[in-house]
Amino acid sequence: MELKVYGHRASQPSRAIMIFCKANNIEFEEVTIDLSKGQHKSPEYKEINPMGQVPAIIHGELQLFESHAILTYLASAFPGVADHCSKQFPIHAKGIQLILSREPRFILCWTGITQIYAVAQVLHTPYIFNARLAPVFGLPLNPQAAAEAEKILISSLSTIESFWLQDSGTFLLGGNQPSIADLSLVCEIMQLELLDENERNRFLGPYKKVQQWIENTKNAINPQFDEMHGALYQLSAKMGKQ
Ligand SMILES: N[C@@H](CCC(=O)N[C@@H](CS)C(=O)NCC(=O)O)C(=O)O
Repeated sequence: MELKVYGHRASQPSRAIMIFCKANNIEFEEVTIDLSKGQHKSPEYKEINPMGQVPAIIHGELQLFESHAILTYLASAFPGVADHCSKQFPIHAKGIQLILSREPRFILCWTGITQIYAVAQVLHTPYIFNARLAPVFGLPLNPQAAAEAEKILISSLSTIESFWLQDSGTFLLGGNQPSIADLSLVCEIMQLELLDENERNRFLGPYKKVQQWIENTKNAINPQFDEMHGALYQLSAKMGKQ
């Protein structure tokens, strides 16, 4: 059954879906929806995702949007996907509560609820958008909105460092292999590549575990991870020169 992924490589949830497919040998057709040209708001695309956002997929009869729902679906619909991607992690000595909390889909719920998503998002980005990206879309920077968003970004990074990475494992909640939650959240944080190095260090510098976890996730999912981030690195380099 043919799988079509509608997205853009500068969009972090789009990348998460495409990296997941590539890393798990899931064949798909990549359909680029160019946000800078407003293609995501076209009537044709809104037939696929009525929210007018990327990513979305069509798989046979199924049409699905929302990246966390898509990741969860793909992890269960394709038999070759390794268990550690979406199943709960190994049982922890501390008991049932920890067993439940090690479920990657639960971590995705936190990602959706926390504002970190909006903080990194290409078009809704309170921080990156208002502090850096708006001119790319012909809009003015908004320092006040950026300042508000900065607080949320720092608070989210702090929660990842002190709660989600508190265990001794290499990935979220002590996992020793990356799950769909690691992939989704690291793709979010990778949007910080759009900031210059000093500013990126200002955000990530205090969070040593977060930095190590980003490296762990990249290394575990390379070469697919870097391949799919090429467009983001290019955009970052282009913005640095402006
Ligand atoms: N919760 C959605 C968010 C999707 C989203 O906001 N995508 C951005 C790109 S990263 C977008 O299409 N923005 C365009 C817009 O909102 O108008 C998901 O996880 O799929």
